[in-house]
Amino acid sequence: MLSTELCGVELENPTVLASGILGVTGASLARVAKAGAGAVTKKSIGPEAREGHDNPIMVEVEGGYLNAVGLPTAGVEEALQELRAYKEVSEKPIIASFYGRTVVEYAEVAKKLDGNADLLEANISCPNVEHEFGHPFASSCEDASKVVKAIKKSAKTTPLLVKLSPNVPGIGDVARAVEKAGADGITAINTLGPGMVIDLKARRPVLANKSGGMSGPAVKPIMVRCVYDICGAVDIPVLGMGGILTGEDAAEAIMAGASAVGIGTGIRYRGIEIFGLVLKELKEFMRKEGFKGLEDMRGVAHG
Ligand code: RRO
Repeated sequence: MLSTELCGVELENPTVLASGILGVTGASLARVAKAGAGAVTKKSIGPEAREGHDNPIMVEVEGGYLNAVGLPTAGVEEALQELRAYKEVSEKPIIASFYGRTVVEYAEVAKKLDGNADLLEANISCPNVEHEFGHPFASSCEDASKVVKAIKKSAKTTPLLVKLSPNVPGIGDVARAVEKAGADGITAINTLGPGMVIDLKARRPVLANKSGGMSGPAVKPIMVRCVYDICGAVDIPVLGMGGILTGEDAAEAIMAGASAVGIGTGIRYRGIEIFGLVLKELKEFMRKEGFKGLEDMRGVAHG
């Protein structure tokens, strides 16, 4: 009832661990797979070791969290070892999220990861490193297209998802640009904003980075609208994520057109059991509403 396919990769169910949570080591990724996720995503991999931002890197707000983790990575060589470690203990697909500072770096990292994961996910939408990296590539159709073309030229084996930002006036246009540039699928959305929380006593922003991307239940309607717009604009599959906590949240993303659904911040609310819980709730919802399979439900909101 719940099996699905994402860019030619079979998933036993549509839930996917989103990048950034429990996704650094092969062992923690395997733990999430065992808890029920249909696939898992490794925290974004960069070309070489990088520490990320100082603490505090996360703060709870009404409706979710702000984070500015700052792209910490052990680098691509270490990451390859973790991907191998995961494959030794889990048969479920793994998505290797990755980034670079420049088009050339994206292409280089992609080349090293090609063939070492079931799917690649180009993270071109991190909102937390603008002062170091410049505007995210996902901010413009031209930049997004340029980087995707370069990645596809250097990584020809593994299907490529491209992770888009909600922080643009026309996400459907960016989706169309990356589809045309050769993307095999789209992940949507990265975090919203960025936002800021001020500590009233200290009279300063709480996060060391000052601002951070918003995730959690408050962003769900924005995710649903983004997935809806993207699916109206392109034919490639969409991995929808942003504020999914329940089976009914997952159903909303699927009705908007998602082929699979990511869960990240939801783990903070319901623990690692969230994967099993969402699947149980999704099945119950489908039974009640008379949907026999995900394909009956996918995109129905488009009429
Ligand atoms: O590491 C981060 O600060 C981070 C990343 Br790479 C991202 O893509 N999205 C986000 O909210 N935080």
